[in-house]
Amino acid sequence: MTAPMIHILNGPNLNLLGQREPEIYGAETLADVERLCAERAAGLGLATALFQSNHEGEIVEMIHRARSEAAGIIINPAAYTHTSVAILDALNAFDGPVLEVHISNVHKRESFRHHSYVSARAEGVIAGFGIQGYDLAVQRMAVLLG
Ligand code: DHK
Repeated sequence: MTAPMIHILNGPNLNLLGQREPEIYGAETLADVERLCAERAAGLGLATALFQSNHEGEIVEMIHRARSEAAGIIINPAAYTHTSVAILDALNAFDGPVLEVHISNVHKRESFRHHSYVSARAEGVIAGFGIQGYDLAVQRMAVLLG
């Protein structure tokens, strides 16, 4: 039996994780996130594939691809969290569970980061746990898919 697939989608500037504002986002890289999620998923009988784009339309297309390839989506839409109805609409066209992750505690930051379009669709939201938030989201996804 093949392991259920989780797509882990990441928005703009997260390719610079580890280099960009490390006092906010930490020293670990997106490759570290990919490894962390893959290891956790393997232990839970799941598989993960991580993607990142700096372009809103590409993220919409990643979500469309997940419709046929993934059982669940973990998404950190980064700045598009706060602006993108298109990403919300795409997620609404996905049938499985969606979990929203933010590395930083967005509620402790500027007020424009306090609203998320994606939260209207997500089963749950994790913020402020650093990259551990992705690990926790994989664990939660195992429960939701179980
Ligand atoms: C990442 C970003 O790039 C910001 O635009 C969001 C999010 C917060 C994060 O904490 O992972 O506001």
